[in-house]
Amino acid sequence: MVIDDTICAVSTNLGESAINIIRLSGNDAIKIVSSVFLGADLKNVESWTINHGFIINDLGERIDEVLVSIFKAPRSYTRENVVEINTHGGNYVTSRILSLIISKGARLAEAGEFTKRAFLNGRIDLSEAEAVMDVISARSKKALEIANKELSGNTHQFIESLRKELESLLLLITVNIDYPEYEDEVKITDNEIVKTTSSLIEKIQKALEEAENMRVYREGIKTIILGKPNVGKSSLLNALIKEDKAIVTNISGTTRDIVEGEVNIGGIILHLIDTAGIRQTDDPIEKIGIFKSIEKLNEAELVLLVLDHSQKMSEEDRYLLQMTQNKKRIILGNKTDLNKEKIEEVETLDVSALTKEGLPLLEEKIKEMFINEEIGDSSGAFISSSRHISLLNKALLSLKSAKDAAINKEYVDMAMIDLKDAYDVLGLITGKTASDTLIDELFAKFCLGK
Ligand SMILES: Nc1nc2c(ncn2[C@@H]2O[C@H](COP(=O)(O)OP(=O)(O)OP(=O)(O)O)[C@@H](O)[C@H]2O)c(=O)[nH]1
Ligand SMILES: [Mg+2]
Repeated sequence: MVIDDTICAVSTNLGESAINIIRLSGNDAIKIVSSVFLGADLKNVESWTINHGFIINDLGERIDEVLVSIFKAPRSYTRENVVEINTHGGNYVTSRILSLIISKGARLAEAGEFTKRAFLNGRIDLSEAEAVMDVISARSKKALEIANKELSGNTHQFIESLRKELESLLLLITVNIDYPEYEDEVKITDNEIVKTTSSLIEKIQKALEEAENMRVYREGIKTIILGKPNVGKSSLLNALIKEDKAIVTNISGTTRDIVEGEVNIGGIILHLIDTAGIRQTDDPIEKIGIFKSIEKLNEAELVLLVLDHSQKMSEEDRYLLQMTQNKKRIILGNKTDLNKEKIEEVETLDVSALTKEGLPLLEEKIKEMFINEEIGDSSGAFISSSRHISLLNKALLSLKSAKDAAINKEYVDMAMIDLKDAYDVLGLITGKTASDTLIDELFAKFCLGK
């Protein structure tokens, strides 16, 4: 595919700020900017320079005083000519410059299109492109560390080394397949398949084992706070996020809509959702809230089921206990600062949203449930996204099936189909075998100007 147009976008967040950056990429990037620039002759300046001057309109009127960075192809973010204009950070001035640039022949970029070009032009692979977004969206030290490892090519190298091994094996089978009459060759082929698939399976299993920790660090944990009315769900949310975000009253049915908050516990981001207390009600608004709570429960990875420790268990509590029994959950006995009633049916982790007692224990328990401290990162794969994890799982299945075929001495063609599948599925991680649709879908999730 030949990319011959020039794209532009505001790469900073629009709003009043010290500076905005307008970025262009494409064959004509330098030519376009130089046609609206008063200062050095940008077409003849060195690459990797910053040039002071003014953006002027067709009448020669100054629109803004700017700094223009020039990156000549191929040593640029996209491998194309890239220009970055540092403008003053006002909405109006930035939009005017952007319009001017568009009038000179650039086109507004789509979300992620700069990074997409870096990928299409072969500077980075798909996993590295995805890591760019991970760096941007990282909200904890660990998430940033993982994103940086992926961005510097660790995942790419891991996947490509697996693919190379598969490639050699496929080549060997293809050569041997030409001599089916030699039983020895068949035996050697089967042995090779078993040996190579076993080693690949082991490597992938190790990477997947590590990936679960990484995924949690990268994506955080979707956590729902659930319980009957008035047990202290909103108080718990507020206590955890250390902010008075949700309304708390002693009236049952206070929370109607869902309230969200985020907290970093020992390096893991909890995406918390406080919900309407669940009970039988005729109130139409409360009913909608309860419906939403149940909907959110389905998406949640962790349920904090709140019971009121100052009261006896009720039917509603039992109903909720049953409803959440197949989810990863922590049953909290809240309000331990008050009279403790016996909760015999289930084991609770006792807390007080009011005095904060027990909250450090809760945080520890969550970390324990989701992070296996004994697992490190020795595979070097840095697989952390759900997309990569599911593809690796697919590859694993195909490899196991190829191994079984060889062990059972089935026709080698059977194993070959599976090996080829594994090879292609791994290629979806790095983008080697990705379709245009998949690539478009992935980049559409990016920010504008990146
Ligand atoms: N003593 C004590 N009171 C608490 C504690 N947690 C919450 N409360 C009180 O319990 C009442 C209900 O608290 P909320 O946080 O609004 O309860 P909720 O579960 O969100 O209630 P709904 O939104 O109505 O479902 C309020 O009066 C809180 O101050 C606690 O740990 N100890
Ligand atoms: Mg509430």
